[in-house]
Amino acid sequence: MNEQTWKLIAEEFDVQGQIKSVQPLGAGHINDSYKVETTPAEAPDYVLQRINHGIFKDVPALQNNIFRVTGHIRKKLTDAGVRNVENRVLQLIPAKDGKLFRRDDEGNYWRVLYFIPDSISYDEVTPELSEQAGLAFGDFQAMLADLPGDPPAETIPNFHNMESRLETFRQAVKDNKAGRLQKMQYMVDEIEKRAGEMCRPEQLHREGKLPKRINHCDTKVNNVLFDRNGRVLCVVDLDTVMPGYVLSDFGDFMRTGANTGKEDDTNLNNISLDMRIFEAYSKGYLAKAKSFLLPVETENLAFGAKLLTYMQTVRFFADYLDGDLYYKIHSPEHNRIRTLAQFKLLQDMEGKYDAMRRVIAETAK
Ligand code: GN1
Ligand code: MG
Repeated sequence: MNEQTWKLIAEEFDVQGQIKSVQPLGAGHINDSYKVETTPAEAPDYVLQRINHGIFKDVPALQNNIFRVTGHIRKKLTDAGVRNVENRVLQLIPAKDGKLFRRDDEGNYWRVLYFIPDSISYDEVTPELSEQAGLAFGDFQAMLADLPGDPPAETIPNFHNMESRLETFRQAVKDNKAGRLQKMQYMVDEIEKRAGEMCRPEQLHREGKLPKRINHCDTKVNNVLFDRNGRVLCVVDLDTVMPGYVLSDFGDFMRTGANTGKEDDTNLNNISLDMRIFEAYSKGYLAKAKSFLLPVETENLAFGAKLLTYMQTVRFFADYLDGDLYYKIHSPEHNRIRTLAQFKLLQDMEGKYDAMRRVIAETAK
């Protein structure tokens, strides 16, 4: 595919102005994104995305989730008198036939979003930015607490369900499709050692003790857009908004934002949990979420950081064993590198678990 093809697709949507250029954008592991620039200068720019429908199997349900969630948040912001609402919540641009997506001749699904100008995202954040992000994700959950109608669809069934992730993982070990198991046996043992503990939330949920709420389910640090003054503009990447445990959204931010190294760092010495980030995010998050959290949810936030790091280790590892079928890779051993890096972070969190729990208990007072 080339720019001309992308342009033709973008033109099927209700965009303002003339499309000047369409160029690849961002570094997601799942969808493909392009920036659509238009003339005249006053006309907005857009983001064109090819939705990975191998992963998101029900694209109409996915788009409908995003439409409902963004509409609900937009109404809340507008009612509260917030200015420039178009920069504060994502906006889907319908196709010219009114639908929320288009299909091309090859069966690909495409959508268009309004491009939020002058925004910045970070892979590494300061404590100040983390506190802002905590406020943003806390607010996100709080605003969606009264979404009318049915809960949003599970765009990926059992997405953050640890029991189901382990089942998939065990199958990958059994199949050993890519013949990579032998040198990784020790890692299988590390995963299994922790499996019981990590399935606790599912257990608590079955016992009726831990509720599901509406979660973002991809609270990576780079899914928050900031303005130039370090204030949060908008939470992005809403493909995985679905019912889940709050500890899981909390944990995924810590996994990414509080890691002193990279998600795929080859130097494991770079990787550790930055307690200043942990504290700052907790402060922001709890300031917004305190109003609705049950004690059992607050008590399990620190556990959530471990859980999501463990879950990501398991997911990268399973994909490595499968021969790299899920995540886009940038080198042949990328998923092994990611597995080791996530596991290192998990071990560091285990060492700091008591400290993390103390921070939460203090901050929640
Ligand atoms: C994927 O594509 P991206 O970066 O938004 C994944 C997340 C993982 C993340 C790991 C739908 O997110 O769950 O945590 O990679 N999204 C999906 O970096 O699987
Ligand atoms: Mg995502």
